[in-house]
Amino acid sequence: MEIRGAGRIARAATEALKEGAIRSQARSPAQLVAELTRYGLKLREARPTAVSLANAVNFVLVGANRGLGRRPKLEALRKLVVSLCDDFIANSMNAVNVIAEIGAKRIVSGDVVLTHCNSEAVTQILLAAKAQNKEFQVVVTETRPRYQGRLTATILAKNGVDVSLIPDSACRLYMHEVDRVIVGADAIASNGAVVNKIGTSTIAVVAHETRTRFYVAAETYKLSPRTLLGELVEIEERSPLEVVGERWMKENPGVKVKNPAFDVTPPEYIDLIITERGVFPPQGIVFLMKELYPEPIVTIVE
Ligand code: RUB
Repeated sequence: MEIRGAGRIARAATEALKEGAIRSQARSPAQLVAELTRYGLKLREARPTAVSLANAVNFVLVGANRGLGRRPKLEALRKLVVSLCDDFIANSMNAVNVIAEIGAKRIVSGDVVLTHCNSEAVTQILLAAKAQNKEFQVVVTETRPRYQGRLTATILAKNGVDVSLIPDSACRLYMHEVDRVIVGADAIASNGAVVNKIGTSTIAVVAHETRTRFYVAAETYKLSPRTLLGELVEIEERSPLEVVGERWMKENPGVKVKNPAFDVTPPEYIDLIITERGVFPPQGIVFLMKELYPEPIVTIVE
Protein backbone atom coordinates (compact mmCIF):
# COMPACT_ATOMS: atom_id res chain seq x y z
CA MET A 1 0.00 0.00 0.00
CA GLU A 2 3.01 2.31 -0.18
CA ILE A 3 2.38 2.44 -3.92
CA ARG A 4 -1.33 2.79 -4.65
CA GLY A 5 -3.48 3.29 -7.70
CA ALA A 6 -3.49 0.80 -10.54
CA GLY A 7 -1.45 2.96 -12.92
CA ARG A 8 1.32 3.67 -10.42
CA ILE A 9 1.36 0.00 -9.38
CA ALA A 10 1.91 -1.05 -13.01
CA ARG A 11 4.71 1.46 -13.51
CA ALA A 12 6.36 0.39 -10.24
CA ALA A 13 6.29 -3.25 -11.40
CA THR A 14 8.06 -2.39 -14.65
CA GLU A 15 10.62 -0.32 -12.70
CA ALA A 16 11.23 -3.40 -10.53
CA LEU A 17 11.67 -5.67 -13.57
CA LYS A 18 14.04 -3.15 -15.11
CA GLU A 19 16.13 -3.06 -11.94
CA GLY A 20 16.01 -6.87 -11.80
CA ALA A 21 17.35 -7.06 -15.37
CA ILE A 22 20.12 -4.53 -14.68
CA ARG A 23 21.25 -6.23 -11.46
CA SER A 24 20.85 -9.81 -12.68
CA GLN A 25 23.85 -12.12 -12.44
CA ALA A 26 22.34 -14.49 -15.05
CA ARG A 27 24.90 -16.13 -17.31
CA SER A 28 22.69 -16.68 -20.33
CA PRO A 29 19.68 -14.99 -21.98
CA ALA A 30 17.46 -17.95 -21.02
CA GLN A 31 18.53 -17.63 -17.39
CA LEU A 32 17.75 -13.91 -17.47
CA VAL A 33 14.22 -14.53 -18.78
CA ALA A 34 13.65 -17.30 -16.21
CA GLU A 35 14.76 -14.96 -13.43
CA LEU A 36 12.52 -12.13 -14.65
CA THR A 37 9.59 -14.55 -14.92
CA ARG A 38 10.05 -15.44 -11.24
CA TYR A 39 10.07 -11.74 -10.32
CA GLY A 40 7.01 -11.18 -12.48
CA LEU A 41 5.06 -13.88 -10.65
CA LYS A 42 5.98 -12.40 -7.30
CA LEU A 43 5.07 -8.88 -8.39
CA ARG A 44 1.73 -9.99 -9.73
CA GLU A 45 0.76 -11.46 -6.37
CA ALA A 46 1.20 -8.08 -4.66
CA ARG A 47 -2.15 -6.61 -5.85
CA PRO A 48 -4.30 -9.26 -7.53
CA THR A 49 -7.14 -6.96 -8.61
CA ALA A 50 -4.98 -4.41 -10.42
CA VAL A 51 -5.02 -5.95 -13.91
CA SER A 52 -2.65 -3.16 -14.94
CA LEU A 53 0.01 -4.96 -12.91
CA ALA A 54 -0.44 -8.29 -14.71
CA ASN A 55 -0.62 -6.50 -18.08
CA ALA A 56 2.60 -4.57 -17.34
CA VAL A 57 4.45 -7.74 -16.29
CA ASN A 58 3.13 -9.60 -19.34
CA PHE A 59 4.10 -6.78 -21.68
CA VAL A 60 7.72 -7.04 -20.53
CA LEU A 61 7.86 -10.84 -20.37
CA VAL A 62 6.15 -11.44 -23.72
CA GLY A 63 8.62 -8.98 -25.28
CA ALA A 64 11.57 -10.64 -23.53
CA ASN A 65 10.46 -14.11 -24.71
CA ARG A 66 10.05 -12.86 -28.28
CA GLY A 67 13.56 -11.39 -28.01
CA LEU A 68 14.88 -14.68 -26.65
CA GLY A 69 13.50 -16.43 -29.73
CA ARG A 70 15.87 -14.33 -31.87
CA ARG A 71 18.84 -15.89 -29.97
CA PRO A 72 20.40 -12.63 -28.76
CA LYS A 73 23.56 -12.10 -26.72
CA LEU A 74 22.94 -11.65 -22.97
CA GLU A 75 23.67 -7.89 -23.01
CA ALA A 76 21.38 -7.34 -26.00
CA LEU A 77 18.53 -9.08 -24.19
CA ARG A 78 19.15 -7.07 -21.03
CA LYS A 79 19.00 -3.90 -23.13
CA LEU A 80 15.76 -5.07 -24.73
CA VAL A 81 14.15 -5.65 -21.31
CA VAL A 82 15.23 -2.20 -20.11
CA SER A 83 13.76 -0.57 -23.21
CA LEU A 84 10.49 -2.54 -22.87
CA CYS A 85 10.17 -1.30 -19.28
CA ASP A 86 10.96 2.28 -20.31
CA ASP A 87 8.40 2.05 -23.13
CA PHE A 88 5.68 0.82 -20.77
CA ILE A 89 6.34 3.65 -18.32
CA ALA A 90 6.42 6.32 -21.04
CA ASN A 91 3.22 4.99 -22.65
CA SER A 92 1.51 4.85 -19.27
CA MET A 93 2.38 8.47 -18.43
CA ASN A 94 1.31 9.56 -21.88
CA ALA A 95 -2.00 7.69 -21.51
CA VAL A 96 -2.79 9.56 -18.28
CA ASN A 97 -2.07 12.89 -20.00
CA VAL A 98 -4.30 12.06 -22.97
CA ILE A 99 -7.10 10.93 -20.62
CA ALA A 100 -6.75 14.22 -18.71
CA GLU A 101 -7.15 16.15 -21.95
CA ILE A 102 -10.16 14.12 -23.15
CA GLY A 103 -11.81 13.97 -19.71
CA ALA A 104 -11.43 17.70 -19.02
CA LYS A 105 -13.64 18.42 -22.04
CA ARG A 106 -16.51 16.69 -20.22
CA ILE A 107 -16.40 19.13 -17.30
CA VAL A 108 -18.22 22.41 -17.67
CA SER A 109 -18.09 25.49 -15.45
CA GLY A 110 -20.66 25.25 -12.68
CA ASP A 111 -20.37 21.45 -12.41
CA VAL A 112 -20.29 19.54 -9.18
CA VAL A 113 -18.17 16.42 -9.69
CA LEU A 114 -18.06 13.55 -7.23
CA THR A 115 -15.11 11.16 -7.04
CA HIS A 116 -14.12 8.23 -4.87
CA CYS A 117 -10.72 7.03 -3.64
CA ASN A 118 -7.52 8.35 -5.21
CA SER A 119 -7.20 7.87 -8.94
CA GLU A 120 -4.40 9.54 -10.83
CA ALA A 121 -6.45 9.48 -14.04
CA VAL A 122 -9.35 11.28 -12.35
CA THR A 123 -7.16 13.77 -10.49
CA GLN A 124 -5.39 14.68 -13.72
CA ILE A 125 -8.74 15.25 -15.47
CA LEU A 126 -9.82 17.59 -12.69
CA LEU A 127 -6.50 19.45 -12.67
CA ALA A 128 -6.61 19.79 -16.46
CA ALA A 129 -10.13 21.26 -16.23
CA LYS A 130 -8.90 23.67 -13.56
CA ALA A 131 -5.95 24.68 -15.75
CA GLN A 132 -8.52 25.55 -18.44
CA ASN A 133 -10.02 28.03 -15.93
CA LYS A 134 -13.23 26.07 -15.51
CA GLU A 135 -14.93 26.77 -12.21
CA PHE A 136 -16.38 23.65 -10.63
CA GLN A 137 -16.72 21.95 -7.27
CA VAL A 138 -15.53 18.49 -6.32
CA VAL A 139 -17.02 16.25 -3.65
CA VAL A 140 -14.67 13.47 -2.52
CA THR A 141 -15.74 10.48 -0.45
CA GLU A 142 -13.39 9.57 2.39
CA THR A 143 -12.97 6.02 1.05
CA ARG A 144 -12.84 3.93 4.16
CA PRO A 145 -11.06 2.04 5.52
CA ARG A 146 -7.80 3.51 4.11
CA TYR A 147 -9.08 7.07 3.54
CA GLN A 148 -7.50 7.52 0.12
CA GLY A 149 -10.14 10.21 -0.52
CA ARG A 150 -8.18 12.48 1.78
CA LEU A 151 -5.20 12.25 -0.59
CA THR A 152 -7.39 13.31 -3.49
CA ALA A 153 -8.89 16.18 -1.50
CA THR A 154 -5.44 17.43 -0.46
CA ILE A 155 -4.08 17.39 -4.04
CA LEU A 156 -7.15 19.21 -5.39
CA ALA A 157 -7.22 21.82 -2.62
CA LYS A 158 -3.48 22.53 -3.09
CA ASN A 159 -4.22 23.22 -6.73
CA GLY A 160 -6.99 25.68 -5.97
CA VAL A 161 -9.95 23.38 -6.67
CA ASP A 162 -13.08 23.93 -4.55
CA VAL A 163 -13.25 20.56 -2.79
CA SER A 164 -15.34 19.00 0.01
CA LEU A 165 -14.67 15.72 1.78
CA ILE A 166 -17.69 13.66 2.84
CA PRO A 167 -18.14 10.32 4.63
CA ASP A 168 -18.79 7.48 2.18
CA SER A 169 -22.22 7.00 3.74
CA ALA A 170 -23.22 10.59 2.85
CA CYS A 171 -22.98 10.02 -0.90
CA ARG A 172 -26.77 9.60 -1.41
CA LEU A 173 -27.46 12.76 0.55
CA TYR A 174 -25.20 14.78 -1.76
CA MET A 175 -25.92 13.06 -5.05
CA HIS A 176 -28.83 15.34 -5.99
CA GLU A 177 -26.31 18.22 -6.14
CA VAL A 178 -23.83 16.29 -8.30
CA ASP A 179 -23.67 16.69 -12.10
CA ARG A 180 -21.25 13.86 -12.81
CA VAL A 181 -19.33 11.17 -11.01
CA ILE A 182 -15.84 10.32 -12.26
CA VAL A 183 -13.93 7.35 -10.84
CA GLY A 184 -10.85 5.38 -11.84
CA ALA A 185 -10.51 1.65 -12.41
CA ASP A 186 -8.31 -1.22 -11.35
CA ALA A 187 -9.71 -3.54 -13.98
CA ILE A 188 -12.31 -3.47 -16.76
CA ALA A 189 -14.00 -6.66 -17.89
CA SER A 190 -14.96 -7.50 -21.48
CA ASN A 191 -18.66 -6.77 -20.75
CA GLY A 192 -17.71 -3.24 -19.62
CA ALA A 193 -18.03 -3.93 -15.88
CA VAL A 194 -15.55 -1.88 -13.88
CA VAL A 195 -13.63 -3.04 -10.84
CA ASN A 196 -12.62 -0.17 -8.58
CA LYS A 197 -12.24 0.69 -4.90
CA ILE A 198 -14.89 -0.77 -2.62
CA GLY A 199 -17.90 1.53 -2.49
CA THR A 200 -17.73 2.50 -6.18
CA SER A 201 -20.70 0.31 -7.12
CA THR A 202 -22.83 1.83 -4.35
CA ILE A 203 -22.06 5.30 -5.69
CA ALA A 204 -22.99 4.07 -9.20
CA VAL A 205 -26.37 2.79 -8.01
CA VAL A 206 -27.08 6.09 -6.27
CA ALA A 207 -26.02 8.04 -9.38
CA HIS A 208 -28.32 5.85 -11.47
CA GLU A 209 -31.22 6.64 -9.15
CA THR A 210 -30.74 10.38 -9.63
CA ARG A 211 -29.83 10.10 -13.35
CA THR A 212 -26.40 11.55 -12.60
CA ARG A 213 -23.78 10.77 -15.27
CA PHE A 214 -21.24 8.17 -14.20
CA TYR A 215 -17.84 8.16 -15.97
CA VAL A 216 -14.82 5.92 -15.55
CA ALA A 217 -11.31 7.12 -16.46
CA ALA A 218 -8.88 4.30 -17.22
CA GLU A 219 -5.81 3.59 -19.31
CA THR A 220 -6.27 0.68 -21.73
CA TYR A 221 -3.84 -1.50 -19.75
CA LYS A 222 -6.60 -1.78 -17.14
CA LEU A 223 -8.58 -3.90 -19.63
CA SER A 224 -8.58 -7.53 -18.55
CA PRO A 225 -8.05 -9.75 -21.63
CA ARG A 226 -8.71 -12.90 -19.56
CA THR A 227 -12.33 -11.83 -19.12
CA LEU A 228 -12.76 -12.37 -22.88
CA LEU A 229 -12.42 -16.04 -21.97
CA GLY A 230 -15.02 -15.89 -19.22
CA GLU A 231 -12.54 -15.44 -16.35
CA LEU A 232 -13.51 -13.21 -13.43
CA VAL A 233 -11.31 -10.51 -11.90
CA GLU A 234 -10.07 -11.52 -8.46
CA ILE A 235 -11.16 -9.18 -5.66
CA GLU A 236 -8.38 -8.48 -3.17
CA GLU A 237 -9.36 -9.19 0.44
CA ARG A 238 -7.26 -7.11 2.81
CA SER A 239 -6.48 -7.38 6.53
CA PRO A 240 -9.36 -6.87 9.00
CA LEU A 241 -6.92 -4.71 10.94
CA GLU A 242 -7.52 -1.98 8.36
CA VAL A 243 -11.16 -1.91 9.57
CA VAL A 244 -10.86 -2.38 13.35
CA GLY A 245 -7.97 -2.32 15.84
CA GLU A 246 -6.21 -5.39 17.18
CA ARG A 247 -7.65 -4.78 20.65
CA TRP A 248 -11.21 -4.63 19.32
CA MET A 249 -10.62 -7.87 17.43
CA LYS A 250 -9.46 -9.56 20.64
CA GLU A 251 -12.41 -8.19 22.63
CA ASN A 252 -14.87 -9.41 19.98
CA PRO A 253 -13.69 -12.88 19.01
CA GLY A 254 -17.18 -13.79 17.77
CA VAL A 255 -17.17 -11.09 15.05
CA LYS A 256 -15.83 -11.87 11.59
CA VAL A 257 -14.44 -8.66 10.09
CA LYS A 258 -14.45 -8.49 6.28
CA ASN A 259 -12.37 -6.13 4.21
CA PRO A 260 -12.84 -6.53 0.44
CA ALA A 261 -10.75 -3.81 -1.21
CA PHE A 262 -12.68 -3.55 -4.51
CA ASP A 263 -16.12 -4.08 -5.98
CA VAL A 264 -17.67 -4.49 -9.42
CA THR A 265 -19.88 -1.88 -11.06
CA PRO A 266 -22.03 -3.45 -13.80
CA PRO A 267 -22.01 -1.78 -17.24
CA GLU A 268 -25.67 -0.68 -16.94
CA TYR A 269 -24.58 1.85 -14.32
CA ILE A 270 -21.77 3.36 -16.40
CA ASP A 271 -22.33 6.04 -19.04
CA LEU A 272 -18.82 6.36 -20.42
CA ILE A 273 -15.32 4.94 -20.15
CA ILE A 274 -12.62 7.52 -20.91
CA THR A 275 -9.40 5.97 -22.22
CA GLU A 276 -6.35 7.29 -24.07
CA ARG A 277 -7.91 5.73 -27.18
CA GLY A 278 -11.02 7.88 -26.84
CA VAL A 279 -14.36 7.48 -25.07
CA PHE A 280 -16.42 4.29 -25.14
CA PRO A 281 -19.79 3.22 -23.85
CA PRO A 282 -19.08 0.25 -21.55
CA GLN A 283 -20.76 -2.09 -24.04
CA GLY A 284 -18.22 -1.01 -26.70
CA ILE A 285 -15.15 -1.81 -24.63
CA VAL A 286 -15.07 -5.40 -25.89
CA PHE A 287 -14.15 -4.18 -29.40
CA LEU A 288 -11.23 -2.17 -28.06
CA MET A 289 -10.16 -5.16 -25.98
CA LYS A 290 -10.21 -7.47 -29.00
CA GLU A 291 -8.15 -4.98 -30.99
CA LEU A 292 -5.55 -4.49 -28.25
CA TYR A 293 -5.40 -8.11 -27.09
CA PRO A 294 -6.02 -10.25 -30.19
CA GLU A 295 -4.67 -13.27 -28.31
CA PRO A 296 -6.24 -13.06 -24.86
CA ILE A 297 -4.00 -15.78 -23.43
CA VAL A 298 -0.97 -13.54 -23.35
CA THR A 299 -0.12 -14.61 -19.85
CA ILE A 300 3.39 -16.01 -19.88
CA VAL A 301 3.29 -15.54 -16.13
CA GLU A 302 0.61 -18.07 -15.22
C1 RUB B 1 -6.95 2.77 -5.73
C2 RUB B 1 -8.16 2.78 -6.60
C3 RUB B 1 -8.13 3.69 -7.79
C4 RUB B 1 -7.71 2.87 -9.02
C5 RUB B 1 -7.39 3.77 -10.21
O1 RUB B 1 -6.99 1.71 -4.80
O2 RUB B 1 -9.11 2.06 -6.43
O3 RUB B 1 -9.39 4.24 -8.05
O4 RUB B 1 -6.57 2.10 -8.72
O5 RUB B 1 -6.28 4.58 -9.89
P1 RUB B 1 -5.71 1.41 -3.86
P2 RUB B 1 -5.33 5.19 -11.03
O6 RUB B 1 -5.43 2.67 -3.08
O7 RUB B 1 -6.15 0.25 -3.02
O8 RUB B 1 -4.55 1.02 -4.78
O9 RUB B 1 -6.20 6.02 -11.91
O10 RUB B 1 -4.32 6.00 -10.25
O11 RUB B 1 -4.69 4.04 -11.75
